[in-house]
Amino acid sequence: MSDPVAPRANPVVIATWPFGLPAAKVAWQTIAGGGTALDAVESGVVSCEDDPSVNSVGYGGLPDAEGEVTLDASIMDHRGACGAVACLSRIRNPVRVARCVMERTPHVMLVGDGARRFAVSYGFHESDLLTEESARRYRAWREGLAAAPRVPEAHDTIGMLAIDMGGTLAGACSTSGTPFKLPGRVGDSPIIGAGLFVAGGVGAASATGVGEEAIKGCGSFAVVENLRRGLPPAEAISLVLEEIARRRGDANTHISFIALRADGASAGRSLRADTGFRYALVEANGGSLIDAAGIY
Ligand code: SD4
Repeated sequence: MSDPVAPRANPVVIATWPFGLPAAKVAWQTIAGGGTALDAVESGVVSCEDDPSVNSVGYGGLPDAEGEVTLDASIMDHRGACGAVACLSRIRNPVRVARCVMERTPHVMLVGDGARRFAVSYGFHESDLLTEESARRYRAWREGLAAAPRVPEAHDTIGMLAIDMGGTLAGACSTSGTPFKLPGRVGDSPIIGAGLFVAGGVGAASATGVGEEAIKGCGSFAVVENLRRGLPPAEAISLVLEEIARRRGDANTHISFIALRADGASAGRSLRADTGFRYALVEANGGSLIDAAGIY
């Protein structure tokens, strides 16, 4: 008697924000070519890091308060293997370095100058990550500071979650963090459980928005634990967002999550309806952007 064949989820890629759509399509090509979900999320996120028009990720990301671009990224597979880099400067593809940390070291996260030197030792090239456009915006911010205190601009992470042809889950995320942040500031994106979490056979989640909020509540881990308890993806996220609002005592911040359940069901949700958060979904019959409701 042969063993019953486990039902497999259809392959799918989801990613945060409209700029996640072309990146998710790159990831989809990897999956369609027989690649793993891990290879897919890496390839998709790399394409976003390389795009200078995305000023919140990789090359062309907005710098810190001293004018230096520092990057955070992480990657995780269905077995719980993971790697991350934080406050990494002069290396264009932090998600690749994160995967290298995952596969070539006994550690999970490398930061700052150590991360940069590790990357160089594995053949990554150093380059200036500031584009003319991001330098111009930095100068405008500095000049504005002298005139009047400014609210930081909106900032976005690419978070990407995928299921491959074999039904296996993986996720990755990458960001230049809050624009004009204090030098040394690390957000949620490189912190496993905060900006990204993957549990094989259960689901995956990733955060975008004010990273401090995702860190305080172990946001992505909490979303995945809600999936494990059987909640549908949208409710799994909403419970975590409600908890953030309860802890803060208000909903006056921007934080959003995407979630992908192991069977392929997905959702995106924001704390606030005025965030304008949308997420990209790519599957066999094409790709689209989906409006993610806000709960306040
Ligand atoms: C951070 N969550 O560093 C990232 C930045 C960002 O939408 O997403 N924003 O806090």
